[in-house]
Parts: sequence; C-alpha cells; structure tokens
Amino acid sequence: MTDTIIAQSTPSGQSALALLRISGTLCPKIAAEALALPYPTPRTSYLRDYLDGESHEMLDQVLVVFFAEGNSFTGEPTLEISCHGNDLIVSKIIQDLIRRGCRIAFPGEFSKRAFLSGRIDLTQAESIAELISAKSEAELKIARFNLKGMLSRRFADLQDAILDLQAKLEASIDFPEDDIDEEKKDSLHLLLNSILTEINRMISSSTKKTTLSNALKVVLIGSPNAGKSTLFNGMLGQHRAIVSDSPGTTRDYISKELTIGEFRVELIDCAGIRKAETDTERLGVDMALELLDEASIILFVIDRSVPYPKELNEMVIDRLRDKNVILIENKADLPPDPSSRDNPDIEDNITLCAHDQSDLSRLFDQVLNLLSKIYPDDPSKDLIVNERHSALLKYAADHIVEALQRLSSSDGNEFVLQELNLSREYLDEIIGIKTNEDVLDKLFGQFCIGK
Ligand SMILES: Nc1nc2c(ncn2[C@@H]2O[C@H](COP(=O)(O)OP(=O)(O)OP(=O)(O)O)[C@@H](O)[C@H]2O)c(=O)[nH]1
Ligand SMILES: [Mg+2]
Repeated sequence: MTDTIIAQSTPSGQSALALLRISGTLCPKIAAEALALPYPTPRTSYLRDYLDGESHEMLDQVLVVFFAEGNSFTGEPTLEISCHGNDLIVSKIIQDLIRRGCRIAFPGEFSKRAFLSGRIDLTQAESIAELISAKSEAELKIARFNLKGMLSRRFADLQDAILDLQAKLEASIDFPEDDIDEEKKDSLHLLLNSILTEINRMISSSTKKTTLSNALKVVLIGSPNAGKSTLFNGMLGQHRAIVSDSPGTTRDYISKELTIGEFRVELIDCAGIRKAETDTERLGVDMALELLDEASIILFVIDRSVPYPKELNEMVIDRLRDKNVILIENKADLPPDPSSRDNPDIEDNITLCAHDQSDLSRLFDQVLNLLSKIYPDDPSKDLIVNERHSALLKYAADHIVEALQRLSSSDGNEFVLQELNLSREYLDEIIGIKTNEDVLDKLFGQFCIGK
C-alpha cells in the first residue's frame, strides 16, 4: 500500500482560496471523519466544516470534491479541498491531515502516480510541467497538444512502422528458402529511410523549441539621439528608459520582455553608436555592437531630420549583413534633411514618428511580419519534442542507420532485427514504457510541489 500524500496545489500567501490535494487510500476515511462525508458521491462538490481530529474544533468551512479510485488524476482515491487562502488555515489543515496518517507529497509526486497507474504517459506528464511554465502563447499551444497525447501518438506511429518492418524481416528468417530478393530489399530500404527522415525531423524540431522558450532578442541600435529610447518606451507602453535631447544619453543597455503576436520578445535599447567621447560611452557602444550577434531582429534607427552620420556605415553596416534588419527612419514629423537620400538602402524599412501611436502599431506589424518569416512554422501544425526526447531520438536514429548498413551488407537479417529492437527500446523510453527509477525521480523532481 502506498502512502496517502497531501500538498497545497496553489501558491502560499494570502488569497481568496487555497487548494489542497490528497491522494491515496486514506481519502474515504478522511472524508468520513474530517468532513462528515461517509458516502460522498464522486465528482460532486460539498460545502463542509473541516473538523480537527484532536480538538474537534472547526478549522475552516471548505468546499470538497471526492474522486473515486480509477477515476482520478492519480488513479487513486483523491480529495480536493478548497479552503480560504490563509497560510495559517492551510497549515492547520495540513498538520491535522498528517496526524491522520498522510505525508507531504514530493515535487511531482501526483503526476508520477498518474504515470505509474497508466493514466498518462511520460510525454504527457512532461507537458503538464510545460503547460504550467509556458511563457508564450506558442509554448502553451505545444504543451496543450502534447497533453492531449498527440506527441505520444507520433512516437507510437514510429514504433508501429518499425514493428511492421520487423514482421517482414522475421518472415524471411522463418522461411530462409525464400531469401529476400533485391526488390524486397529495396522496399525495406525505402521504409527504413522514411522512418529515419521522420526521426530526424523530430530531432530538428527541438531547436525550434529553444527559440520558443527563450525570448527572441529585438535590438534597437542606431545613431545617438535618433530616438531609440523613445521607441523603446513607446513599444513597451511605459516610461522605462531615459529620453533626452543630448546625444549619448543611454549607456548601459536596458531590456524588457513583451509579447508580439505569438512571440516572446526581449526588447533591448542600447547606447547610440558613434566614436565614443568617453571610456564609459565606449564600453556602452561596444556592448551594443556585441548584442547585434545575438539579435533575432535589429531595429536600425536613424533620425531622418538630420544628415546621415557617415561613421555609422563603418561602425555598423558591415555587421548588419545577413541579419534581419528593419531600418527605422524616425522623426517623420520634422522636415527631412535634404541629405536623407544618403541613408542606407535596407529593403525592410519604415518611416515613422516615435511619438505617434498609429506609427508604433505599424512598426509592431512589421516586426511581427518579419518574426513570422524567420520562424515560419505554426507550432499548432507541428509537434515539438523536448531535449530529453531529442537525446533518445538520436540514439534511436543511430540504430536505424546501423540497421540500414546491415541490410545492405551480407550480414544476416537477425542483425538488422537486433538494431531495430534497440531503436524501439529508445522510443519506449520516451513514452515511458521502459523506464528506470532514477530517470523518473529526476524527471518528476523538477516538477513543483502539488503537481
Ligand atoms: N520630433 C521628434 N522628436 C523625437 C522623436 N523621437 C524622439 N525624439 C526626441 O529626440 C531626442 C532623443 O531621443 P532619445 O529617445 O533619447 O534618443 P536615443 O536614440 O535613445 O539617444 P541616445 O540614448 O543618446 O543614443 C529626445 O528629445 C526625443 O524627445 C520623433 O519621432 N519626433
Ligand atoms: Mg537612448
């Protein structure tokens, strides 16, 4: 018999409500004794007084739902108790539950039990953690898809394809007299190659995941006084960076996260680029130039009402090659300087006034457009694997490659089969059909308490 575990599923602190989750065989007894619910109808909420087991004092008025064995998240009898969100109340109830025989759950223990009872597979368990930690719409979408088991289905399809192939090979081992002819061999090659392509495609999707989980850097760079900090504040909708009409105002770079469409973006404002007048300014300029390497998009800002500073060409333009750049010709509300035709020729450009709201929204559209071009995949159409999956997929792919080589050589088909078995074992490990305790502990240990 496993322990009955208890955890607070909501964050601690003062709030309207706090949710306590209890899972294990003691739940019916607790319902009967602490909540006067000897025969709770599953999945029905009851308003009850929670009674302390020793003092019989009422600890709080709570809302409680009972889930029967086989019909709960963990598969075990479960109680969910919503009490008032006060740490004192929560701690009193938890102390009472411990006296009644429960113990505090380890991080991720509810999900681990759900996995062990076969209610979810490992990729679904991971997607719960991903759903909770997702910081962008795109990440949320992926986690939702994985939770529904869409990713597991892909892995299962791969398994089926390999099993199919194995069946064909087995037949030729059982009946060696009809040794597989060249034509059959070719078709096996084709099948194996298509499996390998699918595995490799999945592996490469994990890099997409990295771009989705990390904010994409959008860097504002340009001549001093061009209006970078004004644009930074305007795009954020808050006064964050100092704006002043003396050139060289911004030294250190400032960054702030925002969402543009589905993308999580880190907008960065940095020092204006010029031959620096002081050491501190030089440090700021160097830092700004370094940021260009990491930028997904560079917003190159110039002031079109003054002559184009030629030194920008030698200091910046070279570094913009092969980058995603939008040229912003700012201060459109002022008359343009006649020499503005010297401005660099950058295809993706926009003329605007940093103080104008509708201009800012045009800029947002243009940035979103470029982001969608750089990261064209709609994540809802594709499923994305995480690092654990991709590491195991790589091993699976290695064995498929080995199987292909064995198939071409004169080695017996048993060797090909052996490689395919090994490949399938790694796929099993992804879904969690084959696991070891260490892996599970590590994986679920990263979850938070109460999950
Ligand atoms: N007329 C007009 N003035 C602007 C516009 N954008 C910015 N300014 C002004 O230009 C001056 C410089 O603006 P900042 O945003 O500090 O420029 P910056 O590029 O951050 O300058 P540094 O930090 O020194 O590199 C300020 O006086 C702003 O009010 C604009 O679109 N039109
Ligand atoms: Mg500035």
